[in-house]
Amino acid sequence: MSRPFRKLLIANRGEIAVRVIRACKALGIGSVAVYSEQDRDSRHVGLADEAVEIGPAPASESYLSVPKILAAASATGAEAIHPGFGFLSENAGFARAVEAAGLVWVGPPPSAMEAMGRKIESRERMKGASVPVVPGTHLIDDEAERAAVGFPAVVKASSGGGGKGMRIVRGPGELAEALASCRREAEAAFGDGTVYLERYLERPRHVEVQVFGDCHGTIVAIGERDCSLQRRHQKVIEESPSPAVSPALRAQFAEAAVSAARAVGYRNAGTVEFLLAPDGQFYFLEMNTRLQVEHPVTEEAFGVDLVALQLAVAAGERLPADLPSVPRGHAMEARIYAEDPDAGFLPQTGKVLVYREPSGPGVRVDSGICEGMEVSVHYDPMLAKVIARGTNRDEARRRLAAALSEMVVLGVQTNISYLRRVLDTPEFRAGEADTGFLERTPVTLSREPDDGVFQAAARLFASAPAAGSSAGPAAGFPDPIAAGAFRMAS
Ligand code: MV4
Repeated sequence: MSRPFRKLLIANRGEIAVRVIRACKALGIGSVAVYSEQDRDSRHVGLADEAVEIGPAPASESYLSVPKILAAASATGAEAIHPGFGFLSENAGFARAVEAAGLVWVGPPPSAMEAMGRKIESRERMKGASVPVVPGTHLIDDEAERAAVGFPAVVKASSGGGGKGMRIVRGPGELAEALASCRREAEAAFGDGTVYLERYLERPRHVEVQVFGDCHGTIVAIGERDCSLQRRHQKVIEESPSPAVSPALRAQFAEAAVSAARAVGYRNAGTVEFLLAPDGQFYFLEMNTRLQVEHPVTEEAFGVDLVALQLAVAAGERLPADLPSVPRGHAMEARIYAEDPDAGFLPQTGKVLVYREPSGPGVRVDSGICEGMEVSVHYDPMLAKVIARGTNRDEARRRLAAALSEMVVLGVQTNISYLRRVLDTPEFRAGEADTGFLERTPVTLSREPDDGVFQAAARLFASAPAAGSSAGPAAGFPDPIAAGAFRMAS
């Protein structure tokens, strides 16, 4: 692949900024990071060739500020902008502003972003393209339409997505209240109170298809990811391929996803989300018009570099003709969050005092943190992702568990030991966990009894005045790492 452009600005932070900067380095593209005042010591800032401070922590003043990001691109001579995910990545107005400034937008056409952003419109477009959608209606005042949906049902916000504002309705008596509260919440959150009704599918799996389009009319699917392990619409463990998808079903998913992308004139990387019902039927849910957090499991299972592909097709290149549609093995990802599983998964803050990344055959770490970095309330609590691949699912799972047992984050409470417990449950081992599994199953009594003590010891160790030496613990304080304090009890 030739160098698609000379210089790229990454309008993001954390591990995805690090991921895109790495792709730039491998391709010989100059990288420009942007950062908030609070992120001065962040990993993405140190890694990029150039970095521009764009304002204080409230995202509206920095990572969400279109004028500041465009000014940073202009000041550094960047030719293209990669939005990462979150922040401005699904903002069609930003994409248009980037293009209007004469820069390359590393993402889909703004019109495709808009068409998929309005869920009622995207459902209709999908029906027109023969993509299966969940039975439903936006004509909620029509009694016959409502009756055809039946119960249980779910009320969703047209401008929502990712489960925001969703209300499950078990019977006709609950409908009026669910409609009213969903409308209120949608109006407050998105400035659009439009809602629609769908049949509610019990215990589905979340299967999403990676699609890619270039500007020469080619659209392909690169397998699926299974993201059924979620808590409160936050993904916890993802994998590719899905243990619930056979080669024949994979081909059906691919055909539906490519039709979906084609129906909106899609280009670049995108993800088509489906629900897979226990009876094997699948239904379109929504399309995410960006690179996803969990993209590494596709990269590892299929042997592709999705970010390099994004940059190439954004520069007008053709997709390679030999992209795989069949996995070469299995990959699994665990998300490391700064949260306390024993305190209702409450987000945690603090300074990262000690940080050790795992490694080994088939192990990959995409991380945005480094020692000394402050984890604050201002940003998403996801710190890093650990990805393992293997020739089969159980090898990937065992490698991931081993990698997590080797990982050390001290100073900020994380969910690492919780993740190890989840990987070891009989349901997950069997590949049978559906989207309700984590909420039904109390894997929350997870933390080692002494973990809090170790956390405190690490803080003490770091803050203790060094007696007679410029570094290391004060006399009487054991080094918690050397003492093996971070190891799991079991
Ligand atoms: C559903 C559903 C059941 N039936 N729609 C949640 C996230 C958003 N993308 C859609 N979601 C759901 N929509 C119908 N008609 C169940 C969910 C759902 C879910 C989906 C994927 C992964 C985890 C989930 C957890 C709870 C509910």
